[in-house]
Amino acid sequence: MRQPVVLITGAAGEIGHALIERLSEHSGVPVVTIDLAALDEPLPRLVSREFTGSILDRNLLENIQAKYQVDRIYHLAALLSTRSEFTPVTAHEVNVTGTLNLLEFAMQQARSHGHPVMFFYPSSIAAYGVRRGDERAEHPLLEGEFNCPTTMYGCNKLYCEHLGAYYANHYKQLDAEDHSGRVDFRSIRFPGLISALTVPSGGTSDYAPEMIHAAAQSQPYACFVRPDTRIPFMTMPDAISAMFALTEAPAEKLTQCVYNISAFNPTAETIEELVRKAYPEAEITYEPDARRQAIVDSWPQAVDDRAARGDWDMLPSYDLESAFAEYLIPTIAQRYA
Ligand code: AKB
Repeated sequence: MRQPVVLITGAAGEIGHALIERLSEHSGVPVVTIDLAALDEPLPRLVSREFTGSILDRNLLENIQAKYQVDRIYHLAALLSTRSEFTPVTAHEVNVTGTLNLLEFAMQQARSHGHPVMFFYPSSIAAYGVRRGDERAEHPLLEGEFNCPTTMYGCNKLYCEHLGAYYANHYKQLDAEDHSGRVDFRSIRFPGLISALTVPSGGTSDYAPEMIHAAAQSQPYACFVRPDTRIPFMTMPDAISAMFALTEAPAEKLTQCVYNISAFNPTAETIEELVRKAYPEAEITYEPDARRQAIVDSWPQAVDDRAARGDWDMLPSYDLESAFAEYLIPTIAQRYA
């Protein structure tokens, strides 16, 4: 008998870190992880098996297939937006071929154990492509608007949303009576995420968490976007809660498989002001990087998340002020104490 488990790819990244901690608090289900990097402490103690390797390694996936009954997959492995621009072919391999491998893996798992596999896929506001100054894009964007990403990462995310929907629908149609081979694909387009416990790397929304973590460590920070840059953000705990809310929602309540979510849409300057309130000595300057600025300028300033709020009651617990006052500043202070 294979052991029933939850599989997390890209587990050593920021979302993986927070997800493993939350799963260990709230679910008794054993967790198996894959990442190129080893998990940071204390995560190895919270998972039942850690595989160090690549999602492009089919032998590794077959090995997991043989040993475990995977009922749920959180497929988090990806190269983020800035990094993907430097190595676009590798990004395509990891972000697209890797996702295809995992969708095939999910389908084989579902067929072998006879019930659908829940497949959670973190998409991104990078799936959009807008032009700053285009009045048509001034309102909060619905999922179906401005789907013309300008980055390799954004193209990968948008395509994999479609790939996931294909796996969910194609096999549903083939097995109209028998749902055993189904992949229950559900996805969230995440805004920039801010964690008090980890610092991101390779993303373009990184300026917000970097600014806060630098100030907490009394380090100077040169922000790589202009002060008036505005994109949606959310705290990591709210992002993890949203992942649980979506994956726990009854299928009949879901009207789409990809959902926007958001909490607050500050400019970089507003983030700076809140950082200075907590750390008056903070040394923050602006040195916009043209390529990274162009990436964030192609992302929406706000997204319309009414579908998520209506279908599965998505409701972030932090707004901008409480995110700083109740989560970021106190937790970061403890982290660097
Ligand atoms: C990135 O900056 O690449 C990510 C994202 C917004 O998807 N944080």
